[in-house]
Amino acid sequence: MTEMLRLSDSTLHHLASNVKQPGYDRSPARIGIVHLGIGAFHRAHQAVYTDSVLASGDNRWGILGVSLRSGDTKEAIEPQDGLYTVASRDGGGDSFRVIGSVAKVLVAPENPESVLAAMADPGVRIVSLTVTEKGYCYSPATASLDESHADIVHDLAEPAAPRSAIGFIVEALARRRANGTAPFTLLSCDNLPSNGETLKRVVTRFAELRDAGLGRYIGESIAFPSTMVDRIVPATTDADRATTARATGLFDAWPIMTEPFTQWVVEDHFPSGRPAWEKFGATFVDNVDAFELMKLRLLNGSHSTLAYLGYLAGHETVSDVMKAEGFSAFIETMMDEEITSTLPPLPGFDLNAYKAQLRERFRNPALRHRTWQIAMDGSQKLPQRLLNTIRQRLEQKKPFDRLALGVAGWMRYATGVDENGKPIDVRDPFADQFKQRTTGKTSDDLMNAYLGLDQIFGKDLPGNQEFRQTVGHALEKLLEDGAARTVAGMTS
Ligand code: CS2
Repeated sequence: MTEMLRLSDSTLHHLASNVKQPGYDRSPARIGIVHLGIGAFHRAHQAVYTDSVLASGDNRWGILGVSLRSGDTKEAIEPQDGLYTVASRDGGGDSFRVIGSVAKVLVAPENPESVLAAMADPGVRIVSLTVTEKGYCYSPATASLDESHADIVHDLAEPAAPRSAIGFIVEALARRRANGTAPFTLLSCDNLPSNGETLKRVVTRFAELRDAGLGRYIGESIAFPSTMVDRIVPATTDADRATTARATGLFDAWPIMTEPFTQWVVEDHFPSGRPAWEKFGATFVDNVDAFELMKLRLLNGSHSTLAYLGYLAGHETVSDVMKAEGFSAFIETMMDEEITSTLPPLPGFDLNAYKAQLRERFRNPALRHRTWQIAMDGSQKLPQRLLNTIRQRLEQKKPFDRLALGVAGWMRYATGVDENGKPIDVRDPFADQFKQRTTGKTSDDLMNAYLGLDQIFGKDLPGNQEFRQTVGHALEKLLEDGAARTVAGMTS
């Protein structure tokens, strides 16, 4: 690979002719968006819509991406002038596009001041986020700020050198206010219900803890539109790098692999202005909640269920799981009979087509989306993906056996030992707690240990007999029969 030219502004003319490229002069682009958490998802989603806006001639919306932890993204794309390739793949083949909207990347721990200075710049009108669930430093069950979180404690003590996204946002807003600069709009693009409101809750609380006046100002003057974002983006592998280089003619240190499907539903509340993303496929609405619940419960709830049960059954990727006996029917029944009744109505929306399309997306054989990747951070994902759905089924006095098996799958997975006695690399902010609580236990002991985690299960579910029994029964089955047989047995 070393003899290959590397992607950059000056090598673009070497790109294979069927690769779509920026096609616009990138130099006049001004930074209008600071994005916190510039990982693969942002680069496959919002940055692509923004690339189209820049190409249409509106040069106010260049993106400055911030990595809050590692320098990997900067190392990969800085030598490429911020350019990178997006490969969209399905059974029909791959198509490649080079994206030019990321003008610059900063690594927060290397220089927090440079990030704050960028966020305080009057040209910046939007600060968007994909920091994953745990980046909100909240308690998963209540989605309110975890005031004992190590990064929050740190950022309150040292507001001018923050570590968390929340700390950066509040300090930047405080500086803009002090300088008489209009505030930016905050755009959460993470998979949380009412993500704008959630961000507002944690940011406002953090600001209040710094200074009551600042808390009031943020609560009253800042716009936090909610969004529903959707595109499946598996982690990039070396094989993907090689495929991309072969197909495009240029080496890219970090191409992004994704699916053809993309969806973005956004609340139209941007008092400081916004790009015309609607011209390139985004949908603007007054209230995004119904879309968000639909996506979180149907897509992400199914995804997590497939990930835990599929991993336990020995499958590496989601498309492998969908091929295994019983899984596809299991997910279809879970969607139709256990999730659909909990969704708010979306008049005019074809929910059946949406669900069928989701299952097709899960079957995409070219994506190779690892069950292990989706299984990460279960403590942060479970409430909005499965537990809230179950709460509603409990209220409706309706069965929820499949959702319960999803939760039990997570419990079994989080013990850290698979069905063959091999260790599982459980990545989760609560991983240490799982380890202490779950070694060598019976299903009853395990249930008690997990339900003691009220940060995940809240105060209501642990005391609910129906919940205990249904999940307990599912866990028992999993421990006795294994995931493959349990799933197959539920559909035969
Ligand atoms: C996945 C999501 O890793 C996960 O938890 O469920 O990242 C999923 O692929 C996206 O939300 C799709 O939009």
